[in-house]
Amino acid sequence: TGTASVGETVDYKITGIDPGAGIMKATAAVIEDYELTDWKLVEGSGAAMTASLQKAYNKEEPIIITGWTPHWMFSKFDLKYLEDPKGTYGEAENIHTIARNGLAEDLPGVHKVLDQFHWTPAEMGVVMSSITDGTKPEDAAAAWVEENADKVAEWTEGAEEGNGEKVKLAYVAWDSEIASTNVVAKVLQDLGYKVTLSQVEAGPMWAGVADGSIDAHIAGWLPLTHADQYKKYEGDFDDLGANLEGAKTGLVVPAYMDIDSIEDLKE
Ligand code: PBE
Repeated sequence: TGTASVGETVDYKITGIDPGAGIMKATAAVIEDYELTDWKLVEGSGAAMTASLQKAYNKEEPIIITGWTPHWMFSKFDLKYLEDPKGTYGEAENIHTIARNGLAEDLPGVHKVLDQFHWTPAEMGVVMSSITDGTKPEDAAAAWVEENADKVAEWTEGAEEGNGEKVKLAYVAWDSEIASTNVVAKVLQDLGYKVTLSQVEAGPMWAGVADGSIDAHIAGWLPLTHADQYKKYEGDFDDLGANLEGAKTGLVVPAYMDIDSIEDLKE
């Protein structure tokens, strides 16, 4: 007694991101499953969330965010995931490449590169950190592509070159996807394709690939985070499999906070 509960210190707020993100739906389920009745999940964006985190961190104030890996925030700040004993955020996630039906026939070279695109959280981390440090996404991607010619050669192996054919990729402004999408766009451009990136919300990203107005996205978090969209459009897209293994989502707090589990939010 006399000591404020965690809830009181953060005004019972979980700092979220864009409402279309899968992690927002999972967090709403967490609030239910753990009976966090006094708590609210605040909508925002990835950028607003990291700005709030930076601000709290500088003052060593408490904050609870919706977080995910890979993300540069874990190299910039000392953070921890809150344990999730009920498993509401699921097991480890993979990020899948999702192409429209018919792309393999229409643009086999593009399809091949997308199919062969595969990298690690550490590799994505290099691009993400560079962008966070102020480099423009397309410049950070170009530098990475230049420095990793061997890796890129694995992705382009056997792929037909383009001759200015148009390719439309969609992505959501999550730091992880800004990095990956710019890298793939650069690789396709270097191969001779004319790539357009459209920044959209998660719903339109999946819908666009399903209705064929978008050629592909490389931002399918599965099996849990985008399970709804996967089910909704199943059959209307071509799942090219994981491009990155070992992703994760959850509630994240600075290491200086004296809590370890989502259960601790109930007190
Ligand atoms: N994320 C990052 C996304 C997928 C990529 C975890 C914020 C989400 O839908 O929640």
